[in-house]
Formats: sequence, C-alpha cells, structure tokens
Amino acid sequence: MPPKRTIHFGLRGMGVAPAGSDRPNSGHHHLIIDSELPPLDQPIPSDFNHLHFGAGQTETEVNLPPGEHTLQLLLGDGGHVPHSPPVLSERIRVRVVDAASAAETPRRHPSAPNAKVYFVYPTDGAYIPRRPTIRFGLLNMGVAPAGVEKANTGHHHLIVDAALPPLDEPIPSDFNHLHFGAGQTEAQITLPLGQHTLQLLLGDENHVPHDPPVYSKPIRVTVTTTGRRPLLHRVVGH
Ligand SMILES: [Cu+2]
Repeated sequence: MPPKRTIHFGLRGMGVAPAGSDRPNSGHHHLIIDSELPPLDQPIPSDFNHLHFGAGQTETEVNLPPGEHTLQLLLGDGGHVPHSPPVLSERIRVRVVDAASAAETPRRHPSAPNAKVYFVYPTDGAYIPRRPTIRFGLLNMGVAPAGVEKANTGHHHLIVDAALPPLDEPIPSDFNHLHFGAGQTEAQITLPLGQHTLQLLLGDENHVPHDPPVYSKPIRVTVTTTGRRPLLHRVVGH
C-alpha cells in the first residue's frame, strides 16, 4: 500500500457506539499499529501505536513510513476497555512502499565494468545469405535466461534495422527486436535481400538494459542470394 492510505474496518454482531456511551453490546474501534495486544482488562492506551476511533468511525487515513507493518483491530467499550471475551481481528501484515517503487518501474541493474556484447558472425560489411545463423557473445558478464535474477547477467537482444530503443524500459519484442531469453548465443534469422543493420543489446531478467547499457556498435550487412559479394565483372580470358 502507499504511505498515505485510508483504512476501512467493520464490526458484525455488535453495534458501533461513541466512547462514553454505555449502550450494551456496542463499542468503538481501536487500531493497533506495530504492537502486541495491550492488557485486555484495562483501558486501551492512546498513543501512536493505539489509535482510538471514539466517535464511532469505521475508516481513517493513516500515514505509515515505508516498510513492513502490522495492523490489528480491538473493540473497546464506553470506557475504552476490551469486552469479555475480547472482540479483536487477526493481526495483518502490510508492506508500505513509496510512490516510486509502487509504480512498478523495474529498476535498472548495474552492468559490470568493461562488459561487452559482440558479433562473432557476421562482421561489419559482410555479405550474408537470407537465412544466416547469427553468432554473438558476451564479455565480463554472464548469460542468464530471462526471468532469472542474478547479478552481472543478462540475455542478448538483436536489433534489426532499428535505432536503440529507450534504455530505461523493457526492450520491445517485435520483428526489429529479437529476444534470446533462453540465453542463446546464436540464432537463425530470415532477412530480405539488401542492406541491413544489426546491433546487440543486453537486457536483464526483465528485458531492461543495464546501467550503463551494454550494446554493440551497429554493423551493416548485405543479404544476397548466394551469401557472397555479387560478381559485378566477370573477367574473361587473359
Ligand atoms: Cu529480453
């Protein structure tokens, strides 16, 4: 839950009455925060850990610091003394997170110094066939499948004919952004004839680039039917 939050509560089988009232079978709520139950045979203390709702409220806004907290309800009579037997809720555990982490923006993992992704095949300027097997590697960090959180690891993404995507969010997954989430270091792809650019970008378990990002320079390749440089001039004779 966020730091500032309205807590709602209720009472069944008895009635809510303000403090000071001596109506039978009634009482008012007390919210116990981060504390054990107080002694049940005397008035419930009134302090930061024991909030009284003596006007008969059934909701309140609380302001809790980030972290784990416990909440428990305890009914008190007109004199703030618990009933016999006491009427209380389970003690629940809540975790308060600040707005930034509540927004679920995956945090970027640091990359290792000198980490590098690189192409084994093809190299810049190469002529390649229409269904080449692209081979690539990673230096100074480890390859791990998507979904596995482990420091200094990531999986490869091949960016085809596109600029680098935004580096602070998950890498898109489409024809221009191929994910190798199983930890592959080679992949057969299909490319139309002509010139293309290929670039590698490492992503963490959530497909988010590291900080600083680990990517290769884009390379330029030319796809031909033979996978070789076309012969423009045939030299005949001597
Ligand atoms: Cu990915």
